[in-house]
Amino acid sequence: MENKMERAYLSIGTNIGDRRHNLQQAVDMLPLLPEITVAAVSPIYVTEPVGGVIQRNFYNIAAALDTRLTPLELLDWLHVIEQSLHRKRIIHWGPRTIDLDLLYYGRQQIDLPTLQVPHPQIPHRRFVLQPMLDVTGDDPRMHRDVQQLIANTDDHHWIKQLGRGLNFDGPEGN
Ligand code: PH2
Ligand code: MG
Ligand code: MG
Repeated sequence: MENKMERAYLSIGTNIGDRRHNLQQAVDMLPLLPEITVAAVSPIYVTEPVGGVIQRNFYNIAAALDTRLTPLELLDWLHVIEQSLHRKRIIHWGPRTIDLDLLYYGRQQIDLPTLQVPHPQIPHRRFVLQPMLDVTGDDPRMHRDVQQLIANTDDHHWIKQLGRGLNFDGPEGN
């Protein structure tokens, strides 16, 4: 029996090297597994680093996927993508080439040592919530939930939209 198709949401971030290129590579790799379809990708947001470490600004996006992978299979695939983009995990909450976080998997709640879904930091990260608004247009219930979370978030780090999408050809943000 095949697994049921589920809608999953990701947050993707980078603040090392060519950030636009890193995001593009990650988005291009996601559907290399036939069990994954990319339903939507948000515009790029330039975002103030959260977490106290002094570092370069991040580029952040959200992506909506339709997948027949289980949550743990999907997580494994995200790790393969991170590894292949040479992510180096040196400082906790420090600079990273690429970080792919699973935010939601359908409406499932998962509480494993290796995976918590919904991601517990969602309500406290504007760089996660704002791009989620852009990829939930076909999911009204989730869209409303995200609007509520934005209205109530305690995160006041700045975030600004860089362009209309990954292919936006404008100047780099710093
Ligand atoms: N990721 C972190 C820590 N801080 N700050 C921003 N702006 N964007 C991120 O993606 C980010 C962060 C840990 O994963
Ligand atoms: Mg992260
Ligand atoms: Mg991560």
